[in-house]
This record gives sequence, structure tokens and C-alpha cells, in this order.
Amino acid sequence: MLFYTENVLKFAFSMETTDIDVEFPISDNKLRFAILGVPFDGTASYKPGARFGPRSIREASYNFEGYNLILDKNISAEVYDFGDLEVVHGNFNKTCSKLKTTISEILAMEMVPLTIGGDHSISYCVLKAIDESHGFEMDDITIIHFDAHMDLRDLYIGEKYSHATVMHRISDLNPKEIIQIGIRSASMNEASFSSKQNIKTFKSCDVDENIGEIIELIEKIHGPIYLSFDIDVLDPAYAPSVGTPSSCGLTPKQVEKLIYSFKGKEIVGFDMVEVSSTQIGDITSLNAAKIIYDILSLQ
Ligand SMILES: [Mn+2]
Repeated sequence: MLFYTENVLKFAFSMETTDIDVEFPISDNKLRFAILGVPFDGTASYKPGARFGPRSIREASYNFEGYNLILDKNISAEVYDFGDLEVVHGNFNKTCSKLKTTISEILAMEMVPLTIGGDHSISYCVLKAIDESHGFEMDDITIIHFDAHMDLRDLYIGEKYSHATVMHRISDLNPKEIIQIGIRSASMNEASFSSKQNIKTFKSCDVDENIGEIIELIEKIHGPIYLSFDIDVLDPAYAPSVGTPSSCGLTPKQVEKLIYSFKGKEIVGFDMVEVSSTQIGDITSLNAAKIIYDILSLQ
């Protein structure tokens, strides 16, 4: 794994940030992606270490080849890796404020933010920036949330902002719809909040039994989509290095099928969170990098 290590601070296939032309509007309507690492794990409730996620996912990304054999196309997405946000360790509010500012700048350049966490709390800050930007109305946006957990608590140990409350905070922003996929762990209060808010939930076993129904639903979505991807949606066999592992999860092949069903959809933001690997060649980072690679391959 020593190849390409000179580029270890940029995701594979990233272009030089000095090449971005921010003065002129995009001529061909092609999406431009901005990768931003957010090495913050201040709200981790079980295993900390998600601060190492951005670095280990980027490292694992150099494993992939430019030709996507399954989709029969070369990766051609215009993607720029801006490196990592300067976070304030242990301070969610200050980190969130810096993250919102940076995401707003990315949106002002008409780029799609592709955020690599970090613990899941950061997704709220990205969506809050999208909510406050001029280009989007939150009530047009469908949130697709891949996770083992609902993350719908109102408070977690008295805290409003946490990786365990993030989807409740996002629900407070009143998006068009929230769809959760791969869930297998929740409190009874979260489950009743979910039904009260009309959140669509597909449990891990629903993916096993009827993945076709979920793919059909995704294909029918109109309008902008924000995708929040907690890597613990995968079974710990495929993603052991996560903040809060949960058994009986999805396989990488199921996730691949679900991700490919987003082809042609308007993705306005994506985040990959909760990878806490510190080892080169780690399976969790490899699977996380593969999902980002697939998202880029769809363009
Ligand atoms: Mn989770």
C-alpha cells in the first residue's frame, strides 16, 4: 500500500484545487464535487476515533481504478478535495460553526459538498448550511439516511447536539421527507417519534427480504436528495472500525445495488461518517471509500 502515498491527503481522482474556475458559471451543467474532511469525534458515545476517518478513507481510495467495470464507464466526475476542516476537538458548537461557514463557501462556488466525518453529529451542520443557502428550500429535499441506528433521540445524556440525536435535529429543519435504510437499533421513543413524523424506515431485514421495493422507491424520488451515510449500516463483518457497531447489518453488495439506484438523481450533498479506522488497508475504510467511489461513478 505504498503506491500514491504522496497523494494521501487527497481522495483519489481529485483534481487540483488551483484548477477550479470560480469566476465563470459552469458551462455544461456538470456537477462539481467538493470533498471536505471533518476529523471531529467529540460526541462519540462508545468508541471514539472517527477523527481518523478522513485520512484512512482517502488512503483506501487509492485502491480503486478509474474504469468502473460494473457501470462500464471511466470515472469522469469533477471532484476537488479541499483537505480537512480545522476542527475544535471536544467543542461541537465551534466546530459546527466553522463547518457551516466552509460548506456555505462550497455551495457559493456551486459545488456539491461531499463531507467525510467525523462522527455523525456533523451532518446536521452541513444540512443547516444547505438550509441557509440561497439555492435550496429544505422542504424540497429528501433525506436518505443509511444507518444501523435511527439517531432520532431528542436529547442524549442531556445533549441536544450529538451523533445520537442528529436525525432529530435534521427532522427539526423540516425536510420534504426522511427515509432511513438498514436500521436495526433504536429506543421505543425513537420508533414512536419516527412514526409520528412519517419517517419511512427500512430495517436491515427489509433490505434482505425486499431490496427491490426500496430501489423502486428511490427511483421514484423527484427533486433534490441529500444522502447521509453512517458506515455502521454495514455488518461489523465488513465495517468493524466504527463508533457504535451493530450486528446483522447490510452487505457491501446490497449497498452497491442501493447506491446505483441513485443514478440520474439530483444529489445536493453527501456525507460518509463514523469510520474510526487507524490502520492502513482497513476493511471499514475500504468499504467507505468504495461507496464514495460509486457515488462519483454515477456522474
Ligand atoms: Mn449509526
